[in-house]
Amino acid sequence: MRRKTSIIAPRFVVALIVACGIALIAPRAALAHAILVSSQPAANSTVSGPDVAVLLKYSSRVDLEHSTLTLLDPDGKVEKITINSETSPGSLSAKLTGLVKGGYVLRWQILAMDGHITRGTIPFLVK
Ligand SMILES: [Cu+2]
Repeated sequence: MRRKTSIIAPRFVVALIVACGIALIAPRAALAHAILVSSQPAANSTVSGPDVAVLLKYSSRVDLEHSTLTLLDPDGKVEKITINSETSPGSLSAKLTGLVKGGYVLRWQILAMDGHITRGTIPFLVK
């Protein structure tokens, strides 16, 4: 009996520390990082070409100079997209031009003001 509890106890302590660590870190990370709140085009949506306006909104301010947008076209070609520098804080805008019919993937990578980088992809279809 005694031996059994002494084996379980350290595991329990480790589990408790891990649980506390997650509880302490998780809310902070969620607040600090710039998370994508909404996107235009919306993920998996169908839009009309050939010109498509991009507007990505984040949960906190974004460092535009250290953020990138790339577009993967239906042929698998990757193109760097110029980010509009006059976007309001916490959002990122750009204009995609000359898109043909087919599936695209917009890839974003942003630097939040807390120094953390987040990235994601938005697949969409041009009709
Ligand atoms: Cu962060």
